[in-house]
Amino acid sequence: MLRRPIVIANWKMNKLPSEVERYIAEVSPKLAAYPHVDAVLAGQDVLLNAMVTAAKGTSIEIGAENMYWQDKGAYTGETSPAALADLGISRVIIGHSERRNYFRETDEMVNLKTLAALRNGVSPIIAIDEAVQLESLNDHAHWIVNQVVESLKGVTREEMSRLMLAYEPTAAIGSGQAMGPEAAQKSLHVIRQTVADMFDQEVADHVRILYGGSVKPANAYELLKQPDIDGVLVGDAALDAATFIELISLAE
Ligand code: G2H
Repeated sequence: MLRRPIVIANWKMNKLPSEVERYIAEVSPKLAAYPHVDAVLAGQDVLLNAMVTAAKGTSIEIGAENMYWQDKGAYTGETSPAALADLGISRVIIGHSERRNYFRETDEMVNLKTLAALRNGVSPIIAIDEAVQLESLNDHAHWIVNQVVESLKGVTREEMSRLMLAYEPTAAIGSGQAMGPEAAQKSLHVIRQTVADMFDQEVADHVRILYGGSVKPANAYELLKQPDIDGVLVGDAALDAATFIELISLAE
């Protein structure tokens, strides 16, 4: 298989440290039934230590939801990519739409964070958002292309094998209504084509690209069937451990 399916739970700012162990204990024994799918849990910083501890010895990977682009220094309140790596965090979401919209993260900041994560051995999941009306994609390809190009500036061909891209149309985030599978496929294809144009077809064929935005068991299968959709980034639905497992079963 060229690209392993992956399901990433983005807990956002929802869980408490005291809830981590139970969730992971519920999920981890069931993962053995789905050996072809990667399972990642991304949590807010204050949960990460508990998440790494609870996931030790399981196949679950733990990711952060954000980080700063400097390795260390006087940046009160920020999270160092070196500290994430030291803690055993293997992945980090960068440039999520909520970061871009509520915290004014720009493409340039996303690029700096991407390079910093790679430099520290943490694999970025670069979120590409798009303020389109669902199902109307006619004139929006340039917006996606631009975000992909800006995010990947200075990334080497070798580093491309260590990152993922996640497409999340803003209107679908937290709305309960995912983008239709064909429309999502079109956008992901634009992203893959952009990677091919920036690097080459081999890099594009290997990079994993995810869809995010109101993914749930009722729509995941159709989304995951699309040729360019390699996985899903899931918020609300993945807050429930049983639903997270159900999504993994649909990706298998
Ligand atoms: C989109 C997604 C996870 P939700 O942000 O990144 O959240 O599934 O709640 O729309």
